[in-house]
Parts: sequence; structure tokens; C-alpha cells
Amino acid sequence: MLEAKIESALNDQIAMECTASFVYLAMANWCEQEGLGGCAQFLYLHSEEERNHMLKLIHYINSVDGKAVIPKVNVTKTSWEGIRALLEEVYEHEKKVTASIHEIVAISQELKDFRTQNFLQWYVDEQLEEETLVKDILDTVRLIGNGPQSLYYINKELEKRCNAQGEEAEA
Ligand code: OFO
Repeated sequence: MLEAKIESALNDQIAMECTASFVYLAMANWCEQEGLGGCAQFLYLHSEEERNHMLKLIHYINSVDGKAVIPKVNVTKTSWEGIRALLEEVYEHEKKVTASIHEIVAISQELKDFRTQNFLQWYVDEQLEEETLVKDILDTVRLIGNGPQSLYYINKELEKRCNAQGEEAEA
């Protein structure tokens, strides 16, 4: 049985993952409309991953006799100034998610809920991977700027990373 404090924190995390999924979906949609197919592909995939993170939490809460809550999300932003602004936003979002995961780990330690602590380790590792990936891409954009040629390069680069991720998943 989950204690109320940890159940509530995990449900807040579901809402966060769900919001991330919809924000990245809106970003992917915008990229597709702007002719940035590689960026769109990367963000559609990322949106799907966030949805899976949400599902994993739902299944966990229910499996330990808690009650997962399906959140309402309100994502209204539909366009971005450019790919750099968009990636800066993704990076900020990921940092917030990381902080939130670490906070829940701290709660699970405080409550001696070692099962939840163990479950959350996957998210700790995943966040590190995601932050590093986004920071890496963002560093490149910061370095080469937002001009048409760099945009072309970033679009290709994201397409490449996306395909590599797809191949890894299939292997
Ligand atoms: Fe759910 O991993 Fe990003 O936010």
C-alpha cells in the first residue's frame, strides 16, 4: 500500500510526464509545419517516450494498490520563435522534471518506501540521459547559430539521431 504523500507525488509526476508529452507533440507539429522534418521526427518520438513514462507510473501506482489519476492537461502554445528557443524550452522542461524526480526519491527515502525508491531509479537514469542529449544538441545550436544553413544541419542531425534511436530500439 502506498502512503498518501508518495501517491500524491507520483500522481503529480504523471501530470508532468503527460504535459511534457503534449508540449513535445505541439512542438513536433510546429516543426512539421515549418518544414523541419528531422526536428519534427525527433520531437514526435520524444513525445511518445514521455507518454510511456506516464504509463509506467500509472501501472506502478496501481500495481502497489494505489490509485493513479489520469490528469487534465492544458497545453496552449502552438508556435515558437525558432529552433533555438524551442530547444531551450525543452532543456528547461527536462531540468524541472529531473528536480521533481529527485524530490520524489527524497520523499520515498523519508518514508522508507524502498520499493518506490527502487522503481524511481529508472527515471533518475533516464533524466540524466535526456538532459545530456538535449544539452548536447542545444550546445551545437548555440555554437553555430540560428541561420538557414545551421537550421539545415540541425534538422539533418536530429533526423540522424532519431533513426539511430529507432535502430537501437529494434535491435
Ligand atoms: Fe519523462 O523524461 Fe523527459 O521529461
